[in-house]
Amino acid sequence: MDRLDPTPDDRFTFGLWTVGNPGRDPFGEAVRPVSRPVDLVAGLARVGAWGVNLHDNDLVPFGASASERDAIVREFKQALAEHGLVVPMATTNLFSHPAFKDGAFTANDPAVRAFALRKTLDAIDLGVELGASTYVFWGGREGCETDACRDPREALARFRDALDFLCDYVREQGYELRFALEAKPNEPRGDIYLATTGHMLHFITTLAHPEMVGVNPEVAHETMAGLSFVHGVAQALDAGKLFHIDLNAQRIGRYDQDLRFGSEDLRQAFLTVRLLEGTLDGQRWEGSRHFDAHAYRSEDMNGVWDFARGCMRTYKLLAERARAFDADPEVRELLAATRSDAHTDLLREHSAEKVAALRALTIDVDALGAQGLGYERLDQIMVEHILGARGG
Ligand code: GCO
Ligand code: MN
Ligand code: MN
Repeated sequence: MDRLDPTPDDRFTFGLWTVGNPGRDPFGEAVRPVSRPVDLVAGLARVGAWGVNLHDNDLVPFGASASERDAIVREFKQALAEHGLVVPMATTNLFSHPAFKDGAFTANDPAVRAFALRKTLDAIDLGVELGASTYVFWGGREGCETDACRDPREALARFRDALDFLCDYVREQGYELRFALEAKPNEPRGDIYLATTGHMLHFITTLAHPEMVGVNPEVAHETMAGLSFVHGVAQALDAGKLFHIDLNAQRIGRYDQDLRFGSEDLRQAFLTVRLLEGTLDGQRWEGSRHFDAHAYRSEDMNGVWDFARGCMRTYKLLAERARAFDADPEVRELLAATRSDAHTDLLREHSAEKVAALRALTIDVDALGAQGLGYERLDQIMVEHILGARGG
């Protein structure tokens, strides 16, 4: 076995919609056949993924009868058991049907909101039946082109009502399920409400059951907004709210590209893996490493599996590089040189004595201003680790 072969401990997952993406775009038709979910499960097992995630309609077609649904779910469960794959996360498609053109939970028409709520109840039941412990809310259509259509505060109130309703449903059913809110600034709407992970983190504090709700940051979405993905993920971790993560790649200023993980901005990818694997502080984040990406439109199904292998391989390579970087004596020395324990007890937990001691402290600000920090050297060493020029 190759050291880069994925193992269940890596917790790599893909969505049915990712490896099943047929390559349709606004300018062209599908370039790949639509695969059956059971075949995607087999393919994912073959490339070494641990789990598969899904929207309700990735598995059960919109409008299927109860008996059709049950037959499909039975067959899918058999495929999961046969190939040893789990379903850690599920979600609802609240964007494809034309009824959702004005949004789902935030739409002006209460009939649309009722339909969205009912569809989500069913999709939660489906996810839990398949074993999911995380339920993602990506409000793809929860936005607008013209803000004349509603007060944005009304949208927030409606979205809050829906989440509170659904949290109570989960509690009442006794499900072990947590919600993860996924932000995106735009596309498919001109503007989507709660545009970034930071917006979501605050919104969660306004919910009736904030302890049940966290975030699902996506590389592409934070990058579209020109933000640092690593900072968003770090804030979610700091808040104890990183319930899921969507890994992919993206260039600033583009449409949502959902590219193979690590295929753009290797530095952000490296820093993300470093954070998730805890190579700096020894604290590994235990959630799924979920790839919400799809193969280039130039690919046939062989290319799709190359894409999936590439996501996982690059993640594992970056994890190796991050471990080597944080173990590099020169890196540790450079980092140690910028910090000390002097006066740190004065910097937290206010008291009148500490205020007096702070005022009495002799601080040579000119010397501080004149001191170089060695971050050029540090950054170059990081680049050399990423490029494989250091650290074995
Ligand atoms: C996108 C989103 C979606 C969601 C998915 C799960 O921009 O298309 O990232 O892929 O993650 O719908 O909720
Ligand atoms: Mn995306
Ligand atoms: Mn996503």
